[in-house]
Amino acid sequence: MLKRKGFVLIVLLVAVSMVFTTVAFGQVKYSLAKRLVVGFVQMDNSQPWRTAETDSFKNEAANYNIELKYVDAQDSQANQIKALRSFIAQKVDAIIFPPKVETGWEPVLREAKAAKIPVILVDRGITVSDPSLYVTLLASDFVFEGQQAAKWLAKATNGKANIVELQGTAGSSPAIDRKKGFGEVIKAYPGMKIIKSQDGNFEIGKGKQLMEAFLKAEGTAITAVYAHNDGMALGAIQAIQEAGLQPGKDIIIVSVDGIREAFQAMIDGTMNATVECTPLLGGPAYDALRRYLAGEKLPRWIVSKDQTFTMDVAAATIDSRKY
Ligand code: GYE
Repeated sequence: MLKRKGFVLIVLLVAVSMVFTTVAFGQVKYSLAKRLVVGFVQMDNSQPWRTAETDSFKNEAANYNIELKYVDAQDSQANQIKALRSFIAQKVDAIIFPPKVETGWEPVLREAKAAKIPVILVDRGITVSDPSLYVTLLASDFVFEGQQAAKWLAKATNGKANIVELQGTAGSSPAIDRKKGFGEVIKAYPGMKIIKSQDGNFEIGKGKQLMEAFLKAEGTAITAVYAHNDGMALGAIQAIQEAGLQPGKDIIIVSVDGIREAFQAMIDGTMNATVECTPLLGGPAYDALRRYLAGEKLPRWIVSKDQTFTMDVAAATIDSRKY
């Protein structure tokens, strides 16, 4: 009898705790009745991934009854901070932005907090000593992306590659973490070496310039390119072609983002693989904001789900790509 009572008690406790867990982590229903003014400052718009993200924020705003105040920071953190201060001065209801680099945000985020304006980060992370300075981050797992790129390359080259790495913006979370994830995996392959690695600021033109310099210095010793984004990979492809070599064959190309232009390059046979990283964060970020304002406790990081695409599936998948 006692045993039975204990069992019933445990079942009850489990049931009660399940109810509370669902309440705590379940999605709160919200009303769209109140129009919200949201400030969004894009870091720059110099390549397709960024414009896809910008469009996503502009196009989804109406679906969430949001009036969007939009600023383009022209690739400058100082301009981003200036825009954030102007949003605070305008007393917007919320701020959403992709932070160009990981550090330097605390003072302005403290000002937003003092003004009781919630801040949601998208697409890149930051380091802060006070976690209450932002509500949540919606972004991909960049360490995972770097690992996926390295795993694919290890398989494609039987663990033998002289790699040149085109890094994203110095100090940005995707550049730091994509380098880290990739490095962790290739450590296990003595035949895989990064022979050159430099900052290409995620730009197509810089990717091309860097690749030209790498080819000059290393020539045909280079067997693979790991670019932290498709934009730089597309620039590198041009440089390789201009040097009279065949990208995709003489030099294997793997990168991150999964933009339509990368799928076209894979169909053309000039790029080998890309690890997806979605820029379509407008809807999910507005949804997170609405849920937060309705009282839901959000996780610190809402992780996007990404998958790797290779040239053999590119033709069949390109039409379904949304960016
Ligand atoms: O990969 C790149 C962009 O922060 C995830 O930044 C983003 C990265 C993306 O400029 O193309």
